[in-house]
Amino acid sequence: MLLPALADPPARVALRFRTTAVTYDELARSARATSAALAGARRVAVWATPTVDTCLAVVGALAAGVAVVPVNPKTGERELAHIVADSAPDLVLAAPDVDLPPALASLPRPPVGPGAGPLPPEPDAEEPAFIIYTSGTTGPPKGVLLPRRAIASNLDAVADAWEWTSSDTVVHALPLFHVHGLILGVLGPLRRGGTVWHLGRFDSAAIGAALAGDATVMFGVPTMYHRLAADCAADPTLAAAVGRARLLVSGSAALPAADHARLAETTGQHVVERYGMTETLMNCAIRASGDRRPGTVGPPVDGVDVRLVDDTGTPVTGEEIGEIEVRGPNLFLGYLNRPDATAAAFRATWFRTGDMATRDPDGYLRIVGRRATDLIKSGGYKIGAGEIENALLEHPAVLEAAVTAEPDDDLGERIVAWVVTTTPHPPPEDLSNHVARLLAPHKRPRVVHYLDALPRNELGKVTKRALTRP
Ligand code: MLC
Ligand code: AMP
Repeated sequence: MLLPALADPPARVALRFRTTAVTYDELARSARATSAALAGARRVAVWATPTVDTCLAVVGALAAGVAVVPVNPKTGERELAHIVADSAPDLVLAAPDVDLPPALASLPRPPVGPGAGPLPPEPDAEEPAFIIYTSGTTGPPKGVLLPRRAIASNLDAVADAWEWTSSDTVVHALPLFHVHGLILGVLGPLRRGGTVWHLGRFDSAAIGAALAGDATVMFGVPTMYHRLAADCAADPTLAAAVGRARLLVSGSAALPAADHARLAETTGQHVVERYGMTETLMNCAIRASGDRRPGTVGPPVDGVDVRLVDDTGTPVTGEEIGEIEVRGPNLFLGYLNRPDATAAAFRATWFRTGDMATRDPDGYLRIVGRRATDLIKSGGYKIGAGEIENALLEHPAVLEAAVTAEPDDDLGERIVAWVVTTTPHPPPEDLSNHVARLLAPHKRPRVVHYLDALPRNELGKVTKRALTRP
């Protein structure tokens, strides 16, 4: 069973938000009601605001065996149209006060009443539980089909690594439309029968208050730890509260050594890193009892095979750099409607992550980079340069566009646009807002450079390496 606590609810709070708390008993009743309302559907879009409604919708759909398509409520019109057309949901679930945009408003939105009756039978473990959209280097995002088996096995593997039990309360402020916040951050505590405490939005003071109270574990992306480290350095009371946590876990991007050190110095906490991906869930994790070595993501979690290979697919030896390939029950089923992309992502049974790493003698992995320079990680979000270039080219004043990333202390990487435009140039905010409106605010360029022409090679391809700050 994916969520055993629904069948046998413990007397505990399951979900805690700023102004509401839901017990396991209430969660189980809500799941029965939602699953009845979804009867007969194959896929449901969930308007994934950081609210209790999103968690109730997702748990109900999982109980019903209906695949969830979580939608970022800030998704722009172009991206939303793609997600809805590609995933073809039968229904949509959203909090009662939400006005849905036209692409979703035309779908049936079932009312969810009080729950009664039994839970439906547990769906097959190979059935898709989620379709989560993730960016590639070019084209629109691809829908990753995640089976129940991957979620259950992976949550158990990380629970083992982190000694994670029903007595833990996990506090976080992660978005609920990606695997980090939704699968690890919500289904993780619920599978253990423990508590998730979602803050709605990231705020160091709220994290401190939670850790000074019942919260035992925090999850976050490096940007959040960067902000928390700065705030702890300025506020000893906050630092002391953070120091009480049993475990702080960082993932979705590399945690800079400077932030690790600053947190250790001010709070005594050594943040544990783990390495995951939408397609694979968590591959590696530093164990709670392990050596918390900065710059490493630990050994593979139980049941997951990880190897490093060269360009020909031959495993590298010693401490050489290789591409990370992964095999195990944690893997996705494929990309929705994209057999070509699914085939290209595998070497026989091994999933090719595109991440480059070295291995310490004791098996700890160090991620050293990415194969594709056209993938950007900003604030822990994966963003394809190609999708932003296409969006920029839809702006009436843009004639040519190239997108790169540059290092950013807060976001890890920031998006930089290089454009050739009609004159006079449109202001940078115009281009940035245009991308936010079509795709999503986190995909907007933070810096815009205006050029007379893009540098190109003899074949006419843009040479991004020649794009350097004026
Ligand atoms: C700004 N905003 C705009 C805008 N410019 N809105 C519309 N148009 C524009 N032009 C809004 C934003 O929506 C946001 O609103 C606010 O202004 C600030 O925007 P921001 O600067 O982009 O946000 P910021 O505060 O910098 O966010 C930092 C962050 C966020 C860390 C909170 O990046 C974040 O939540 N990251 C988590 C990503 C994540 O979960 N990744 C996991 C992927 S899974 P508002 O209302 O929001 O303030 C994965 C696998 C694994 O990677 O291993 O985990
Ligand atoms: P996503 O496709 O959004 O799921 O992002 C997955 C990618 O995030 C991985 O392929 C890595 O590049 C990156 N990532 C996740 N965790 C870590 C980590 N701890 N350190 C470095 N990179 C990470």
